[in-house]
Amino acid sequence: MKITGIELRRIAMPLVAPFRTSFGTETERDVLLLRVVTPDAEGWAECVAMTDPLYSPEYVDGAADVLRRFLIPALPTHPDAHRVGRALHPFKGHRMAKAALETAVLDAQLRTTGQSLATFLGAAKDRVPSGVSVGIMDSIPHLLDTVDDYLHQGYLRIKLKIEPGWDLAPVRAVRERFGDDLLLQVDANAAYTLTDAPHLTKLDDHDLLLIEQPLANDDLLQHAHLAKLLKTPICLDESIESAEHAAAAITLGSCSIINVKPGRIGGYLEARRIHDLARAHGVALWCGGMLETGIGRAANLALAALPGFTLPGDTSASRRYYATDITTPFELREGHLDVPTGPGIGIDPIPDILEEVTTSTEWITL
Ligand code: OSB
Ligand code: MG
Repeated sequence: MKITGIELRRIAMPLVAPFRTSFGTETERDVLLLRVVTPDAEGWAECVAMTDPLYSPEYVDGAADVLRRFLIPALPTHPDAHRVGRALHPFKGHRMAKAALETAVLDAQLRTTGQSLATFLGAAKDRVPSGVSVGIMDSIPHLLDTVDDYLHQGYLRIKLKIEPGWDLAPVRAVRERFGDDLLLQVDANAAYTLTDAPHLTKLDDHDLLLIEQPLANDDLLQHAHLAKLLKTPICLDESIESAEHAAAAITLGSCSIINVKPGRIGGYLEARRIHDLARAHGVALWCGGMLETGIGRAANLALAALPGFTLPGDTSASRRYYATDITTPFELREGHLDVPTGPGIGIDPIPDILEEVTTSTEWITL
């Protein structure tokens, strides 16, 4: 496969409602899209980096910079996804940028051969159960109304964002209102330290599926200590940047569940490695999200269909994020999203909508 050029496109996507986490409030998603052009097919991917380096060290401008200066120039002459991974390996970090480039190449490669990403990865089902991530709100009544609305839409699992000062009360209120059968979990986005352990043990009374990333990104050891103090299972998100991180976390006992985000760990090939490793160790997986458009969502659904993904993911319907998605919107049916079946990621941006939200484009000839 010969690549003739790559387009870097920035789009601005207003969110349907502000999304507040312990690290900040998003009102608009600033997304970098990649389009890889070959004589036979085009490949699309979405970089999950956010505007500011608050969730992880990467950020959109930085991802675009490392792509144009280092990663794209290092592409082999006849790349496939595996060769892209090897060619980018010497460059440290920048896994979100690498993931976008590898995924766009993989999409072009699979569209050329007519295989779906789901089949390529080894998907075991044609639809996946959907959970929804609920941001920090200004009040408990507002939170309860929001959760009620999501449950009416059919979401099968609720994840509450928490931070010091917004943890026990919202969890207690949601449990009381919606009952013990509700699949409920929380995500702290690294907002606590090990000294908060006595406070966090109070969450144990609420039968949560898991607590996601309570401590700092690089605190694998502290998470292992915390895991011994909590009954609630620990799930890691930010801490897992690669299969090696997953191996270390599993060996140390830092987590018993992993939130896999392909865009954070360097791509779908690395996600497959984590899948196989976690499965062999009895560690449960679910597929997270980064407020993706339909382009990133389509690829995540293919991964979420693998057999080791045994918990509902943050793969929500398009309308949970955007009034108008750049692809045909993903819709919830009985609490599930269908896994795309077409070649590659199985979906394309709608040209007119894409143009409307585009803030800049840059063409790099290879
Ligand atoms: O920590 O999982 C997270 C969104 C942006 C950045 C980090 C996270 C999230 C979410 C929402 O929780 C996931 C989604 O619905 O896409
Ligand atoms: Mg998270």
